[in-house]
Amino acid sequence: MTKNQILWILPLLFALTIQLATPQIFAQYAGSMATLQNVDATYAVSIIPGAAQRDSLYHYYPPQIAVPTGTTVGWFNNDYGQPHTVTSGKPGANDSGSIFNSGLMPATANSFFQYTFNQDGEFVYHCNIHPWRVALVSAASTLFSGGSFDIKLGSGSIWDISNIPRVLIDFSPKTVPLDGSTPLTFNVTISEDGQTNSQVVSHLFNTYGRSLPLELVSSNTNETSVYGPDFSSTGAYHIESDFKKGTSYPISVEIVSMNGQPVDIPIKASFELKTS
Ligand SMILES: [Cu+2]
Repeated sequence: MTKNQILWILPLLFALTIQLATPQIFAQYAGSMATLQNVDATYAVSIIPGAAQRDSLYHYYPPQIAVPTGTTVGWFNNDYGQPHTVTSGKPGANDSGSIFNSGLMPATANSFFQYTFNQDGEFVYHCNIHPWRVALVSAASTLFSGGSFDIKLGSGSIWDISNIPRVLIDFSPKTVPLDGSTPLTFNVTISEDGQTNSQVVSHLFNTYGRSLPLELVSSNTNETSVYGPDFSSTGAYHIESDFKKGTSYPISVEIVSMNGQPVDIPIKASFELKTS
């Protein structure tokens, strides 16, 4: 193989191989991660190892998510040896499977199903084989449009932590061409209102010519952790922290570099996320 051929084939291999990262909490339930081709999903839900067993803590993990309308969710069957389904509606309902239905997801590696939530609403789904197992995707199209960003919230205007302890936020720059290839680096800073040492986290995230999907996860953790992306070029990142009810979190976002170069004109925005 000539040097030119190698140079040509390397980016191709990279583009064809979409790998899942292994976030800490997620990995606890997800088991081994799949390698897939041609995935454009943002958010990964795992059918966890042992999901077929009645006493398994979870079947789908996370069991409840809140995403901006337009998000593509991908489900993996990581319960090797057991087939499962992802079927919209309540078990036994007349409209069961009418919105989405994976059919039988085989018990093999790379067993994957994806669906794009283009309507607002609460989408209950279940497994046809283990119909006592129900989970939820909540989709909302709440938009903060300020500064140089459109910011879409999966929770509606207030994040009700006791209802769903996680919310996906989409940060979409208005003045940057989202071409699916230009490397973009976002800096996101989250503070907590009324605290002396108010900064929760400040972190850099990379995408390739795409908006930034970033999920906030509330848990009883002492340390804030950042993980992701769920998929190498299109996936969501996650910030897990002790996010509290009845609080306000000022969030600011800025694109700090494009194509590896500093940005001349500031591309930024900020808003307050209220919780209940
Ligand atoms: Cu199942």
